[in-house]
Amino acid sequence: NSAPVTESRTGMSFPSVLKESQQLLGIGLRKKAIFGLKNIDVYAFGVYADDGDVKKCLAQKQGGYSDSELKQKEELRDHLMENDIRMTVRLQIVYGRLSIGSVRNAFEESVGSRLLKFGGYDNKELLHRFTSQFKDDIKIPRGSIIELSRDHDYILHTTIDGKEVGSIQSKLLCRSILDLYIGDESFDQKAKEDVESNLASLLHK
Ligand code: DAO
Ligand code: DAO
Repeated sequence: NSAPVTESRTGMSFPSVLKESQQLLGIGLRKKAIFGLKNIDVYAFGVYADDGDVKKCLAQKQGGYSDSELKQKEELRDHLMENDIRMTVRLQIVYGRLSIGSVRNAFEESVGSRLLKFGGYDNKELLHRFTSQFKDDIKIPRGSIIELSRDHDYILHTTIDGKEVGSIQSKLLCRSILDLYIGDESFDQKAKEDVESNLASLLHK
C-alpha cells in the first residue's frame, strides 16, 4: 500500500503517505466553469488523514454508528471532519494560468459559502485573514503543490511547494475547507465516496 496513486483525468500522481503517518483516503478533481462556457480542470486533489488519529477517534465515537451502511459512511465522514484528527488536502495545480486574483476570488466564493453554512454568517474577517496570506508575488504554475494541513487544535497550515505561507487557528475555517473536498457537496463525488469506503474499512479492520 505504498505506490503512488494517479488521478486518471489529469495524470497527477499522489504519494500514498504524507508526513510519515498520513494515509491517502481519496483523490479528485476540481473543475471550474469560466465565462459560463468552458469547464477547466483547475487542480487535482488528494485527501489524507493520520492513521493513528483516525483509528483512535473512530473507536471512541459516542453512541457508536448506525446499522445502515449508507448512514454509517456518512457518520464516519462527518466524524472525520468534525474532530481533532490531523489531515491534509494536497492540491496539485493543473491549470497553468492561475492568477493570485482568481485564486482569491474562487476562495472567497467557495470557502465563503461554507463559512456561512457552518458559522451562520459570512465571516469576512476570517476570510480576509486567510486570503491575506496569498501575496501578489506568489507564482503557482502547473505542477505547483499546495498543502492545506489541519494540525492538532485546529491549526491550519498552508504550504506552497513545501514552503509554509501561513497558519491560522480556526475550527470553523478547517471544517469549511474540508467540506469543499469531502462534504455533501464536494467538488468531486468520487473523492467523497473513496474517503467513506476507506474509513469504513479502517473501522471494520
Ligand atoms: O484565469 O480567470 C481565469 C480563470 C481561472 C479560474 C480560476 C479558478 C481558481 C480556483 C482556485 C484555485 C486554488 C488553488
Ligand atoms: O478551489 O475554490 C477552491 C478553494 C481553493 C482553496 C485554495 C487555497 C489556496 C491557498 C494558497 C494559494 C496561494 C496563492
